Amino acid sequence: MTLFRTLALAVAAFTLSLPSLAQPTFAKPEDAVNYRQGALKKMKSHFDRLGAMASGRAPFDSKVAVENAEEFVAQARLPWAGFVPGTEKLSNKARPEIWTEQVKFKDSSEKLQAEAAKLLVAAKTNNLDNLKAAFGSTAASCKACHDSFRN
Ligand code: ASC
Repeated sequence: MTLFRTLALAVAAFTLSLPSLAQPTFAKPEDAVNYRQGALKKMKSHFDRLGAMASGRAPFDSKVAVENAEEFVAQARLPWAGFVPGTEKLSNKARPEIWTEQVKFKDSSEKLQAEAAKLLVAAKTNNLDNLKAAFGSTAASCKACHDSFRN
């Protein structure tokens, strides 16, 4: 094996191992379901707070927007680890496609996380139009995943 190939493999192995560093432990399958549902509910709470500002139902406050976007970013990383094998039948909201189309599901989760990161950047600009635009594209990413994977 060439040195280049060895290094490339080492980098790939390290990169691939990163997401697993924070891998949660679930004593039983129900714990994984509670974990993912809890994270999704927290995401919704923070997203709704941003939505209130984006839609004019609440006054725009950049500090509040940034704080909620930060929590949204943090939570958006979490639910996916809870969709473990053995939990397919424990929630009637989770469609079987989550497990039969894992690549697509992972892509959707990564798209959401990318949108969440952009939403935080937008919140930090202290510009309501930027927040509105980023909120809209993040909501579209929520919806795309729900349309394919949630009953
Ligand atoms: C929300 C929310 C979602 C998404 C989705 C977008 O505010 O709670 O799950 O937006 O409805 O269509």
